[in-house]
Amino acid sequence: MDYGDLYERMKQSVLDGDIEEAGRLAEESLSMGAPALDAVDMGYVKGIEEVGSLFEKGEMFLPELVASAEAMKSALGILKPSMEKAATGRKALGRVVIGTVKGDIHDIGKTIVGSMLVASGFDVLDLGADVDSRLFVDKAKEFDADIVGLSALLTTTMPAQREVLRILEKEGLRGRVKVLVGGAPVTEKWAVEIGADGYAEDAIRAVSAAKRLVGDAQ
Ligand code: B1M
Repeated sequence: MDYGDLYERMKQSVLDGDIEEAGRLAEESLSMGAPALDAVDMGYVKGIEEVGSLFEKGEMFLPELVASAEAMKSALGILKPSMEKAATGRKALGRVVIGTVKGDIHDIGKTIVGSMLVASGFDVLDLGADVDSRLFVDKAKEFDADIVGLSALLTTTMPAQREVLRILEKEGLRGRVKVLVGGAPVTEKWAVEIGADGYAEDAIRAVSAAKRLVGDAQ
């Protein structure tokens, strides 16, 4: 079935910052049987990417950006259970603590990565956004995490990824807790520079990277 028109409307709902329409289309896609991840990737994400470039060019302003993000989040909230459904009944591949680093409130990409990890069979503890570096470490211990996933969307918050690594090292946890980093400005080079164990540029690659880190490479 071709969902092209539906995905186009999803993209437009984000561009328009139309929260109701974005949510309505998410419900519609579920009732039509469209794959939730495709709806996110080919519909809503296309919208938020365009919003980002309009914002960068000064053709869109902060209040509109906020409305677009809210529209995207309302749709994600509806699609998340479907994205995560595939995992039920399987033995967990590993345990992941994930969040967006301190000072950074961008949580859309991190939430998609978390859902994809759940869908792929990981147990995931999502700490949300603007997470204190120390909390990542405390929660990693508490949750007995195999992986700590750190998302950063601002160049100014990327150093917080390094800070978490340093605390893990100080606590003697680097041997057993792997660190996966990502987010739009994050690169492989940065990951190597700070000593992270893995880097992924999108949610699909994040799953492959996480599997590799727990020794379950496909
Ligand atoms: Co902001 N913002 N924003 N923003 N925002 C960016 C990031 C920016 C690039 C926009 C621009 O100028 N073009 C720019 C950053 C510039 C920079 O530092 N390089 C920017 C700015 C400047 C700001 C403010 C400072 C604006 C202001 O106040 N003047 C402010 C900062 C607030 C703060 O955090 N302290 C701000 C605020 C906001 C909103 C609140 C309005 C909203 C966020 C809402 C929310 O998330 N709840 C927002 C949004 C929506 C964006 C853009 C438009 C879209 C981000 C997004 O959700 N993308 C963004 C422009 C852009 O990125 N092109 C922008 C969709 C999402 C699916 O992609 O998050 O990249 P992404 O996630 C991907 C991959 O990166 C990867 O997989 C995901 C799925 O494929 N990934 C991982 C992400 N995390 C990963 C973790 C992993 C692995 C992979 O392992 C653990």
